[in-house]
Amino acid sequence: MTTGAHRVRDVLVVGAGFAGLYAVHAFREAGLDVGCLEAGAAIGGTWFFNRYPGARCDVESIDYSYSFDDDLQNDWVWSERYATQPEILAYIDHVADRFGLRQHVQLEKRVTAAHFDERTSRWTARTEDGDEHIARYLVFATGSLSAPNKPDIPGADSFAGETLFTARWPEPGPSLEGKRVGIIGTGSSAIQSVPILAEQARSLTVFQRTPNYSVPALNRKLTDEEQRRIRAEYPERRRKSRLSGGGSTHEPYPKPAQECTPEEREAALESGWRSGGVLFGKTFPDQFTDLASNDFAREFAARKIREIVQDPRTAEDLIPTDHPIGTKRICTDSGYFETFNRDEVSLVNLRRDPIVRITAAGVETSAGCHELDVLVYATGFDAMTGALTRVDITGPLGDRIRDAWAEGPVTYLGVQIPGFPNLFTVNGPGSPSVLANMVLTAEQQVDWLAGLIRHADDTGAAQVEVRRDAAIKWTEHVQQAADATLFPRANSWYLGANIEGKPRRFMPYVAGLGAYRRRCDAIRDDGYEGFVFTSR
Ligand code: NA7
Repeated sequence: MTTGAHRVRDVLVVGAGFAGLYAVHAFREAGLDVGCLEAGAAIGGTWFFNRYPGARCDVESIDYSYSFDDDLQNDWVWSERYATQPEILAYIDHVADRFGLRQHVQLEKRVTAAHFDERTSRWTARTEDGDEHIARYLVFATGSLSAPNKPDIPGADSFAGETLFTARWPEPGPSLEGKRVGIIGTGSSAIQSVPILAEQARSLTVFQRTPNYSVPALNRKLTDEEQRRIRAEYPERRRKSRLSGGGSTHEPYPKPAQECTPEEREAALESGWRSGGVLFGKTFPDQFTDLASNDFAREFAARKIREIVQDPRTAEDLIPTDHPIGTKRICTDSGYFETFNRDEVSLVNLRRDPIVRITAAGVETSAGCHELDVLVYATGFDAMTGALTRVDITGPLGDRIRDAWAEGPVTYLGVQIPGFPNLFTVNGPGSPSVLANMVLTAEQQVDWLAGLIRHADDTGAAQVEVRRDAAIKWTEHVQQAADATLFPRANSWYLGANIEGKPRRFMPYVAGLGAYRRRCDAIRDDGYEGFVFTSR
């Protein structure tokens, strides 16, 4: 349909990462006219932008991939247990070409504003370059970790050397040979890049405010035999994953840690550590709910750090003490702690020796100036809400999302915000998203939304809007589910605690993908309980 100069689409998807591209595919399969606007110069979302050295997914590649098409699943061969950023990007490119998705995507179209016209029941999205795009439904698939956080450190702009961001790494990457490099932050991005930066640079200074738990990734090539087995077991693996908590087939130790003998506990933890990866955080079934059980894993990980890091003071500085293990996302590494045994690598504990300012020469802490040629910010993201609140989104009554969420995000199922009809989010706050396999969570939410739009069309509804009371109830339920665990004990980005002034509300749904899926299905079977459908 067109009005004047504008084509009116059924659905406009914002973002062409894993979630957005699947949305394009699924909505098109549902017979809808779909367009997609992507801010980046290429498709891929997070995997386009986060191209820092060592960038790799911390979910196994055979799980962190689309499950909607058996042939795709069988044809694509992942070379390693954990895929590198370039391999994931190659996969996304392959999917886009295979399913003819590129024709629907416009690149370098950052959406800066959107408003809803109640008269026509349409959204108009405006892009940075002044374009306007109109659609009946607007779907934000803008990612949970896509709005970079640049801390406001005095003097930051005066640095005379090169400033880099892990979340916006240039291509081709700069040469660090012979350079004195500093990196601020010790989250997953830093922990993956530090061993490689240390190899390239003349010296590396790591500025750490809060230490993180990291488990060896134990990445390796997948053998031909494994590839055959993966293919044979894929359908069952996916079936189980879709109903699981985290979107994988992981099974914890069959007994709670508290019920194990010390020998059993040690063996289970050692086995979890030797398996490598984030699932060490789920070794025991009670690890997220029982502090004493969590302590066993925490102390085990601390011992490992002490065994690896030769300098005792550096080792102690690298051991987290502020949160139960796993309540911030566990990092996975390939030689992170070992890197601190190199002569040219040093750790600055910012709790003891805080940054005073950045100068032309480098980073000045209370103990003196660290002179640098390159300064890398690995300082995280305004997670889960930032990509939405940074867009000026206005509902029919003039409400803005950033105002509506002034005290924390309120959503229904993480897919809709009260006061914003016909606008949906994928992997939004209130959905399992970042606590599960995000490719599977995106597939589930997009499929469910396609059903919701079909239902609206079948019943002649022009507007779909969640009831405010239903959204408030769901948001409270999400918080209560988190409160029953140890998660709120960490100052994590799950809680918004990493951004100054951001209201604290636990954003992801901890009950997991399977429970969430069942809840969504029950709501659908109940005639989409909680939503109001209005005809024009
Ligand atoms: P994270 O995990 O949010 O890490 C950001 C790091 O930056 C973290 O160590 C922060 O310390 C640090 N930071 C942020 N601001 C400052 C200032 N002002 N001074 C010093 N240090 C600062 O982001 P990542 O990109 O590493 O990983 C994000 C997710 O991507 C990860 O969880 C995986 O799921 C994939 P803090 O802890 O706030 O003291």
